[in-house]
Amino acid sequence: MSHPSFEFSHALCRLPASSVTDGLRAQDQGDPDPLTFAAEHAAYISALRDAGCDVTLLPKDEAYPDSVFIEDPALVLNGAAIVLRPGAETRLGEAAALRPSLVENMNNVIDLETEGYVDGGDILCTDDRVLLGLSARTNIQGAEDLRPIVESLGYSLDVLQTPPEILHFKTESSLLDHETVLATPALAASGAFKGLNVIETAEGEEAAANAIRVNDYVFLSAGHPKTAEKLQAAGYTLKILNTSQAALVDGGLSCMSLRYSR
Ligand code: CIR
Repeated sequence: MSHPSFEFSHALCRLPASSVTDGLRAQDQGDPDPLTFAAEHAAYISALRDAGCDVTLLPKDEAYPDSVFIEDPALVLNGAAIVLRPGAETRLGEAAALRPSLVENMNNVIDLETEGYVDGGDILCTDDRVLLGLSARTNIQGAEDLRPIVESLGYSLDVLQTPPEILHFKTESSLLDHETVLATPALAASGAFKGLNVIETAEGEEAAANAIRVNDYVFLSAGHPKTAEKLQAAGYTLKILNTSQAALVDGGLSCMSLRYSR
């Protein structure tokens, strides 16, 4: 069985909370500015709509500074939402907070029953495979408890290792088409993408790897001209978006939507 991995009729997003200034980050380069964040987020929503997605925009959730990164508490596979168990203490409650909106918007909602942890940002899906990178946020117990759910939805699960300096597997990789990923040289070198073509981000442009393919477009973060050129040369049509504020709290393009079809 095979499922289209980058064709989406819908997306679910959440407005950035003003408390995003308290968002988690590995290195402090200053707090994001909520107004600038809101403007960049609005442009992102417009781009999703231009790409053909019907976007449902959830209200701010001030209780969770990182709640704009809606991809982490859930995974959508073939129209079914799986409620995950985020691995950062301040984010664990985001799963229960998001659940009612998943019930409202998705065909089917399945709860990951585990004492382990899985963040959606560690999961890259192709048409028939789920690649899951173990990280500081996703552990083996979470991965193994996720396996039967993934398999019941018709996908195989590959459990991989995210190199320790990388927050999330998908911080440094994204799907470009049925058989091609964009990845940083460091993640590509880990051997995670056997059986797939890899386009590497250009030197010094590692942050470009947190991209997304949405229908006919690849969304790419601004400020990565050499990677943009490589992708255009490979035939992709780009939408370049500013993610300066999300980047201050280690977020990027993939984290800010749950994309699905129904
Ligand atoms: C966090 O550390 O959880 C957030 N500040 C950023 C999450 C980004 N999400 C992602 O890469 N999937």
